[in-house]
Amino acid sequence: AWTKHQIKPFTGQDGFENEVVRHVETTLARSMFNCDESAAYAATSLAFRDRLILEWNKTQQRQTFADSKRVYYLSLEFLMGRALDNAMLNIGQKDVAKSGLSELGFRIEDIIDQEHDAALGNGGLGRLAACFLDSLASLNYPAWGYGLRYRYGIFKQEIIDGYQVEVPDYWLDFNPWEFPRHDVTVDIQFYGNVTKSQDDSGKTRAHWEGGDHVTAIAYDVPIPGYDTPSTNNLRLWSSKAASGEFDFQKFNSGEYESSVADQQRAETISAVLYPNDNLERGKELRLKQQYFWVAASLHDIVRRFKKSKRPWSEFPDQVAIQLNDTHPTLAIVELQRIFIDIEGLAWDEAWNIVTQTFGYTNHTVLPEALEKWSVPLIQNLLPRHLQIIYDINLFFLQSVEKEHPGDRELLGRVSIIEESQPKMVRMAYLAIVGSHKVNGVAELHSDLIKTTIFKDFVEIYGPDKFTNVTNGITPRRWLHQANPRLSELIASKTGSYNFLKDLTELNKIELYVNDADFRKEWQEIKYANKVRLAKHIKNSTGVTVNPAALFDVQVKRIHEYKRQQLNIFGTIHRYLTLKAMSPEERKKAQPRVTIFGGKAAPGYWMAKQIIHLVNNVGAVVNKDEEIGDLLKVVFLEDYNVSKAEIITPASDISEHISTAGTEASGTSNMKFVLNGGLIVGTCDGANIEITREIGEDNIFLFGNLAEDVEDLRHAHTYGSHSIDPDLNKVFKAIEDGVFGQPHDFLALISAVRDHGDYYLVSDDFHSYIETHTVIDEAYKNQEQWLTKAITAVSRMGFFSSDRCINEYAEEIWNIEPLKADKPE
Ligand code: 26W
Repeated sequence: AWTKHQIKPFTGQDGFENEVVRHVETTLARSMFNCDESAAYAATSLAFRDRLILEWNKTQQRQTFADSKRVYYLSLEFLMGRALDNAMLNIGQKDVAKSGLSELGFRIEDIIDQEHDAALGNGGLGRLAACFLDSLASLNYPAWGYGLRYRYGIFKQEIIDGYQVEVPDYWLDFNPWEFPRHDVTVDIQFYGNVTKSQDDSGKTRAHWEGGDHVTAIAYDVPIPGYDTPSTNNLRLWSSKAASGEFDFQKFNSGEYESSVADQQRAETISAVLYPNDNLERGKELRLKQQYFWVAASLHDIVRRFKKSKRPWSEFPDQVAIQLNDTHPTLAIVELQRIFIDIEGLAWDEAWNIVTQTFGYTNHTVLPEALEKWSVPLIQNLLPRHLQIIYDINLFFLQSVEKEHPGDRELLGRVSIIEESQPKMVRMAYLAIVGSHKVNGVAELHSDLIKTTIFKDFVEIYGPDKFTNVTNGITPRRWLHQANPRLSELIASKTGSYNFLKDLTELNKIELYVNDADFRKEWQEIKYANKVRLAKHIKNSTGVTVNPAALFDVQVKRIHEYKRQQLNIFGTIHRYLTLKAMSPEERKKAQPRVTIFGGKAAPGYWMAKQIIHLVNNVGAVVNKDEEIGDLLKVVFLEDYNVSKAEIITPASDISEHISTAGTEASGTSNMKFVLNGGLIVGTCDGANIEITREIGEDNIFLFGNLAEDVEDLRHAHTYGSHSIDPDLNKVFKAIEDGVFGQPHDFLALISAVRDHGDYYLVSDDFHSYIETHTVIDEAYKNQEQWLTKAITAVSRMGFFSSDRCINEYAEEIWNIEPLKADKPE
């Protein structure tokens, strides 16, 4: 087919081996005699990379030549994981690599395992950006990602004596997937001051002068589409001292150290990913990162537009920019600054272009996650930007005043500047005012932002500016790559691998839900995936688990709103219940392995207590011979993308149990169901839409609804708050020292019992426990369970990130796919 690759494939296994040997001997300058797994990884990557680069160049040329509109996805996080397996799959020819490597004496899995994860993100938001890049390329959309090239990604987590210890993640020792572009640089300015002048026509112009200068260098990463030659670009910026900044004067006069210090200060900007997820801290270096990245990206985009020689009014026909949360909101201000201060456009003309260009995606309603920057901080670091923010606010408030005369309270509520001490810039409001569309990431979430945090803006702009685009996941990585046997089984029934391009084709497998052979094979695949995870658990924790037990998994960032504490309290309740049973009763109990994984932000003390409690409970339960295989509790350290690829296909039940209304969407919920696992969850985020798609019989929902949360919280504070009696038994066991020194865990208990139980753990506890009893019973009927799992998978087509990206393209970006021409 013409969509197939135009670059010559490896000429069979021999061709691949020749390429590997060539790279080992020349590129790596090693001999095949001492080619270890890491060298084999390097050479294999380079061999596939060669193929990628050619398509990448052609794709970029094609897009430039066609002059088509591009979308630029601005994200401070891209949680890419590994690239080699993905490249082999998307290009094809993984089979050739497998047999070639085997002939050279390697197992392909071990070679894939050599790669260090690209972990430039915290959690959901960063992984979503990575899935989007995969879909954009696979659907042939002209698109670039823009981000920061952190020297250190998210920290590595070690568990020592039950506590989280953070270890730096230096990942750049050998990275064949990036290309430094030393010729693509942007000068970035900080601090300094603003002066005004009159130009020839008498107009005043602002000049931002003085201050520090830092250079941004581009590093490009090719993003291959699946079964298409389209290969997009992810451009990551790295900071270094501006030339001239390394002061030779100083250097020669013996101030070597201070001259090196200047250099290091510049390099600090892109040195580390902030490890907070859903918590805003207001640190100056973070603001520097944001401006550095946004300014470099915008100058790059504007430079590219100027080459087309089109009038500025056509900028929004060429460029769509999507803001992944508020982290890149300064891009709005920077583009306005470029237009009025540098290019000399009038304010209104410029602002019109700016607002047509940007779209803003909100990913959270948690108040502590909403970005605010102090006015004095911005004044100092970006003096001209602060002036422009004030002007944007002035014109915005004037327009509000016109439509709602005399409503002073409304003006105060929607002002971009919060009149606090010190004053603060509300970044979400700035993002709304500067964009033409604002979207949430699941239906409930999009409704909630319209009725709560952004209510006044719906009043001002009308409802059409606000929309929903429910999140999705790439089936290439999260089905085919993570679960190749299930993918193969599905292909055998749907007739091809086309479901990887149109996930709604999964519905074809519902026909086979009663097919005995199909069911048997499905069951075997799930079991094999559990055996693989059991081995991983043994290697990493030393705990032996029985793959026949029910695997219950909760892996995600540790956060009170995600309620891992509810899970561990429920697990303790299970343990106490088992302990109280007679041996006869125990024989009827359903064996279970409760698996936790996830990182706590280094400064998030409560989250760290949760990790500690899970580990202590595991230490007691796992060695309790009376309990044996009936319950094991494990905490898997350093949860990341490549571990998710092992864990996700092995779950029977996964937990998505946030307090209703707090989890914007969740995306791992989709991954688990797509891999034949069922969900226990609250009516929150995308769980609701998953239920609608797969049917109520195929999911275990529990707990209070979002609409009742406010009243329940009110009752905790002003009424009586009675703790569920079963939960009180759990608290008593902890306080009695059953799981080690109770001292450490008292804060977890009193948050629920004495401090208002903000996340409604007690309110949902009973319903949670009951639901797990229902799950135990359901699991005992393996045939019925299997039917639920197969049915659920067959109805998951909606949750492909391809569907999601098509919605963005049509409703927000107004861009079209651009395919390669048929070869002659
Ligand atoms: C400023 C600190 C900070 C850092 C990260 C604030 C907020 C964030 C992210 C927006 C948090 C995040 O990752 N949100 C998650 O986004 C996913 C993708 O849309 C959703 O599926 C998750 O529900 C949401 O928590």
